[in-house]
Amino acid sequence: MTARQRFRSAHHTGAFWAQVENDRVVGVAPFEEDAAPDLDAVAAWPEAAHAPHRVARPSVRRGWLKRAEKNGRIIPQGLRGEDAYVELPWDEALDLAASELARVRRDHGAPAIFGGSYGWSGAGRMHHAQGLTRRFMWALGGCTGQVTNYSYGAGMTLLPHVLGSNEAVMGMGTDWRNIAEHCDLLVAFGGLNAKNWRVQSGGFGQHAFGRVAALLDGAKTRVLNVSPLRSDTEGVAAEWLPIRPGADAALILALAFVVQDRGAEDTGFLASHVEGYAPFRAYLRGETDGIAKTPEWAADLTGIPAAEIAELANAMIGARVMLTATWSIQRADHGEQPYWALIALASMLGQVGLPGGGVFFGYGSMGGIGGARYRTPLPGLPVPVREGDLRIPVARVADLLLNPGETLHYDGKAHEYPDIRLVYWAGGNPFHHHQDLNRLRRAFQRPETVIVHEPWWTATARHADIVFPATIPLERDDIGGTSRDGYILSMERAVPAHGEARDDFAIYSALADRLGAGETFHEGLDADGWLRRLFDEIGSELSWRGINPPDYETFRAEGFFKLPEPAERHDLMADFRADPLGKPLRTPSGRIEIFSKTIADFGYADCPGHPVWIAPREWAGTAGAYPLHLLSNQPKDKLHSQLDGFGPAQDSKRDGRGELLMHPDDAAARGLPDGAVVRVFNDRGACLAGLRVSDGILRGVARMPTGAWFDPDLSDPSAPERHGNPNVLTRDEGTSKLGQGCSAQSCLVEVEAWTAPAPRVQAFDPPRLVPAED
Ligand SMILES: Nc1nc2c(c(=O)[nH]1)N[C@H]1C(S)=C(S)[C@@H](COP(=O)(O)OP(=O)(O)OC[C@H]3O[C@@H](n4cnc5c(=O)[nH]c(N)nc54)[C@H](O)[C@@H]3O)O[C@H]1N2
Ligand SMILES: Nc1nc2c(c(=O)[nH]1)N[C@H]1C(S)=C(S)[C@@H](COP(=O)(O)OP(=O)(O)OC[C@H]3O[C@@H](n4cnc5c(=O)[nH]c(N)nc54)[C@H](O)[C@@H]3O)O[C@H]1N2
Ligand SMILES: [Mo]
Repeated sequence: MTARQRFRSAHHTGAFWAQVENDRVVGVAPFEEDAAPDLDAVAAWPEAAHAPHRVARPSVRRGWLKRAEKNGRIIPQGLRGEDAYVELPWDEALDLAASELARVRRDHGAPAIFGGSYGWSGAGRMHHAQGLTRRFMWALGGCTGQVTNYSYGAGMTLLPHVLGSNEAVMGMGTDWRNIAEHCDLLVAFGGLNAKNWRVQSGGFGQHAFGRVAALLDGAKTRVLNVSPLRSDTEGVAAEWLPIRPGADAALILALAFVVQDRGAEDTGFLASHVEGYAPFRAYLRGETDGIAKTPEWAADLTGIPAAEIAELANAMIGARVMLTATWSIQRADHGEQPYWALIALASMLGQVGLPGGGVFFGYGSMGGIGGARYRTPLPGLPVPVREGDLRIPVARVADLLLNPGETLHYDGKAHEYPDIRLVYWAGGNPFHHHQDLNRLRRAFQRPETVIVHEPWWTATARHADIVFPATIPLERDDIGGTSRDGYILSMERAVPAHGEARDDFAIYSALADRLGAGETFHEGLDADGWLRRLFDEIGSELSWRGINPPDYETFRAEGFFKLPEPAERHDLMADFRADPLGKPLRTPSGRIEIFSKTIADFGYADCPGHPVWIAPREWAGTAGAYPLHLLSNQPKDKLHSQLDGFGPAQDSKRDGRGELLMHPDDAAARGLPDGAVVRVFNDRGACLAGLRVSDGILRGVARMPTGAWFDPDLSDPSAPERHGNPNVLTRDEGTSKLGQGCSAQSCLVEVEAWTAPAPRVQAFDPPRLVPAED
């Protein structure tokens, strides 16, 4: 028995130590600088790192090996997602993949390859699988790619038109210290989620939510949780204003109505900083559509009494107000509207750019937001984009695969979907993240070849023809960190690679060498060479800013480098507020565009020229459809689908399945006791879940966290998915032609008792491996 060793590592849920014995991960321990360590999401590493469902060797789908050509298309045998695999030596599998990439490029051109590869993968900046995929595709001469993200795709397409940049959704926001000092009323649509603060892309050194909660606790700030879920402000002293999901834009318009009805607009600010208030005001008053957006009008839509709406509006007038919404609010049909409406309301109140006031999106969505602006430099390998390559919004992936030749309308442009022959994915799990998974399964049958790199046999790996076993972060050196936290983190190789797994970088280097693009992809460097180059870049950037970085060896020996905390306390858009002519926004008018002529000229019925209320195509107000509104929010105990099946993520399940939360009245009406196994269904699909009953959720709403590994019953297409993956139920339609974002939150279902014996969850059983046939 060798002595226990420890190695530094990082996950998107924070820095930690991995404890190792005999080349196996046996435990995790907190990062010594973290005052509030939180290891739940990485506690499963000892089991997950050595799990039987790690991919051990390059594996090729049996039916794909028997493919044949028919009418100019390669038709594999068998179905993706159901087939057995043949393990092959690396060289043979790499040759197969390289010749497929070459064939598709030669016969059908670069657009026939889809290499968007959305997903989070590991925290390290060097071994970032999605970035490496895109760099590899660029080196090969391009592909059809992806833009935006699942997180805030609609928001990030809208905001440049309205505010001239994405800072209000992607940036740091106004500093919490200024909020605590100046803000009277913080209205949080979707809450301020402590659970979401457990995550920051790239890893971080300090869990900071406790500090934010303490700041608010000691402040005069009244915090309002406008959400269907009480727990959205867990850990913060807040009032709960339950709202029907999808109705936020109606509430915001009614608040704006009251403000103008009382003549309480900040007319000076509107005159100097805002474009197009007049048509919006006319709309609020019903002058354009005959419907005044009064509190009475909004009461029916939101489920909030008119008097409460009027009272809230009155509380905003004359107060320092911060308006914020989580990212989930725009992951809904017409998700652009509540964001735009909130900007309009903050502008009418004249709050934009004031200390501790204004508007920002995401205080409740990810760790570190509103903290000190470290701007920590953390470069990865450059990811150049080839001009002219089509890049679809990420959430349109199934449309792309299913509908070649059809038109995609997006942000003022029209594109034709190409005929995708080859899909390449590394570092993402579309069979976790995408909507309407039964539709995605059909979409994944269309390409001629699917290639995936994965450490585990996820549903995405099982839908691939060639699966390359990828290492996990604990099996390689890297550098972690995020711009929202001051730590640059050394990540160390703690254990040898599982089986024959290789780094994504090594796999792409081997393929690029075979395809004559090696030098372009790897520039003659191995992973260690790149790490040193990246650290040099970090060092130059820091020196330029007057910060003294260590050399590479010292950094590795010390295990992290902490940047000095910046003194500045940021207020979003304060510069613009102070000098609207000298520091105009990058909008056509240079001002906040409550009316955007650019958007109006796109002529989209689902996103006109100013914020409006358009009822979601699927929500509580939809007659005749299913009665319960299903929200699928981010899971508390894990990151997306990562490390599912073990440890705290497993403990939080009910009967080993994803949890469905429901109000006691809704459960009683269906005769469902707490803890029951239930079937959740609509026209798109069905899944099983474990019921939890609580009055912390609005009546008529149900909630399932995302992340349960997709577990369809292959023997019976009518059987429910077994594990509780809500994406068998969600809608796969864009938010609007403008943003084309994910609209997962607009989803209706029904729930009933599952009376048959509950089937065993099989998501973690590896697929059948079979010998090669001659
Ligand atoms: N219904 C519903 N759906 C949603 C959402 C929602 O709110 N509701 N939220 C959406 C959002 S915001 C997001 S960001 C997405 C997240 O969706 P994803 O980012 O796709 O989810 P992850 O589970 O993080 O997937 C990462 C995958 O990378 C693999 N991986 C880890 N390390 C490595 C590596 O080094 N190399 C390789 N090759 N692979 C690796 C992991 O095993 C895992 O399968 O989900 C979206 N889906
Ligand atoms: N623990 C953990 N944290 C995470 C992640 C994770 O997987 N696990 N993922 C990270 C990622 S990639 C992202 S993008 C962010 C996402 O951050 P968010 O999108 O903010 O996260 P969610 O938990 O999906 O949504 C927050 C809350 O919004 C409320 N909500 C949903 N729909 C509505 C609505 O129509 N109206 C109102 N008023 N409220 C609504 C729900 O009650 C939900 O709990 O989280 C990040 N943080
Ligand atoms: Mo996300």
